This record gives sequence, C-alpha cells and structure tokens, in this order.
Amino acid sequence: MSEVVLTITGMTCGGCVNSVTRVLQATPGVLQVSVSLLPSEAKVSYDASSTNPEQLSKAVAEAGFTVTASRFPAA
Ligand SMILES: [Cu+2]
Repeated sequence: MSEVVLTITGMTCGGCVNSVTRVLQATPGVLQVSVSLLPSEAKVSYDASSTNPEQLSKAVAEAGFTVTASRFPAA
C-alpha cells in the first residue's frame, strides 16, 4: 500500500470535499481517502499496482479541482 497527499485548489466548502472524496473513492486501486478543507488536501491510500498519483490528480481535475502538488508522507 502506498500513500500520497495531494494539495488541491478550488475546494471552498463541504460539498467540494464530498465531491473530491467521491471521485477519489471511485478510482480503481484507491483504498482509503481523507479530504480536508484546511489545509486543502487529500490523503489517499492506494494500491500502487493499480493506480498512481498522476491518475489520482486526473480524477480530481475531472471533478473540477486542481492538484497543485503531491507529496509522500513519511512512512
Ligand atoms: Cu464547495
């Protein structure tokens, strides 16, 4: 299992948080999602053989938000 934190711009309310959570959860290979508004980011646990941060960023973009950075939290 891998974990990445995506910094997201464009989220302004709980509805946005729900939208981002939903698209990430619907992405194959995603195991767990935790989205917050402050800071505006998504912590995603995923199966690295099924998906990757690029695909996760693309899913967020398709929902109308922008991923401006990604980082891997210390294990
Ligand atoms: Cu919103």
